[in-house]
Amino acid sequence: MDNESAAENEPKSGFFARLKSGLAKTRSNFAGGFDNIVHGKAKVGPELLEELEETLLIADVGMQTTSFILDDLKREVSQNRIRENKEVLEQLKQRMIHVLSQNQKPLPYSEHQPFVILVVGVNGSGKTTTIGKLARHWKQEGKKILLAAGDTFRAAAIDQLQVWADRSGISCISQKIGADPSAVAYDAVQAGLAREMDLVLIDTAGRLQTNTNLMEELKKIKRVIGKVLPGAPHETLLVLDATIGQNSISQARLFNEALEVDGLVMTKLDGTAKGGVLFNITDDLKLPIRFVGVGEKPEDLQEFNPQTFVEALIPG
Ligand SMILES: Nc1nc2c(ncn2[C@@H]2O[C@H](COP(=O)(O)OP(=O)(O)OP(=O)(O)O)[C@@H](O)[C@H]2O)c(=O)[nH]1
Ligand SMILES: [Mg+2]
Repeated sequence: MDNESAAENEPKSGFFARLKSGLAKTRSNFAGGFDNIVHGKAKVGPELLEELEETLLIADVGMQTTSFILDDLKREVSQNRIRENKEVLEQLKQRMIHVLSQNQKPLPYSEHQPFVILVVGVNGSGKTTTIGKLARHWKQEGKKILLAAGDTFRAAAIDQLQVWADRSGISCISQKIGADPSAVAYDAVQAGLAREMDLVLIDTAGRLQTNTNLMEELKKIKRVIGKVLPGAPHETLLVLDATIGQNSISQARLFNEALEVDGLVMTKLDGTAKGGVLFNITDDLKLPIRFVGVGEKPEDLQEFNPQTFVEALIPG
């Protein structure tokens, strides 16, 4: 959901305030470490930069990405080209925005009809609620949406998606518990074509990235979808739980190797002080971050915007 469309529901300031309060834990982590620079308490020099480095590492930005952000800055400072705290802060923000922007590209959902999104991830990462929130938002924008209950493992999973669908007045394709998820996906894409839907969102059961059989099942879903509609799914969206910190990187690597993931959703940023993992993960996987979740309310799932994210994270 872009900033413009979010503004239809609430003022931009409300959108930003939600993000900021959702990032409160990581923000206070940064605030402690950035205090000296923001308030000009310490002189610009190697010590200040070490402090910044430590802060980024504590927030799970990761060694390599932290170096990428700070190396140039260290050089500029050591050569006396930057002397003002304010300038260090500004340069730092620009570099952080740069890291987050490198892999961003728009979700091209108007290029295909229907645009098919397959949502994958480990158990409990937030797949079903992400689908529910996105569907609700896009429906409000006037798009024609179809959901598919591809998590046929548990009856509760089918019901959970159906509740989201009912609440938003959206159709949901489902079969009985235990049905082949590929068959559900097949039906959904076919129905999406027949009913001229704009978007088809397919839910899947959570699974560990190390479970080969279950990863094969996802590959099969992708193949089957591609047979009904060549080129689909147009977006394989991996939903990651931010509270697991650095582990999300190995998780994402394995999902990506098996499925060629197109984009990431990072949920539960409100539950962690280590939200810096977002920098690490996009830098490591070279994948765009599509949406971030900063709470359980529908409005708490926001389209990811690097600049807004950094502004919400760093004081001053
Ligand atoms: N605090 C917080 N909770 C969230 C966020 N996103 C999702 N959740 C919660 O996480 C829990 C799990 O979400 P689901 O959408 O059911 O997760 P799932 O990936 O579909 O889970 P399985 O189907 O069991 O694999 C729910 O209680 C959600 O409300 C978020 O951004 N912040
Ligand atoms: Mg689910």
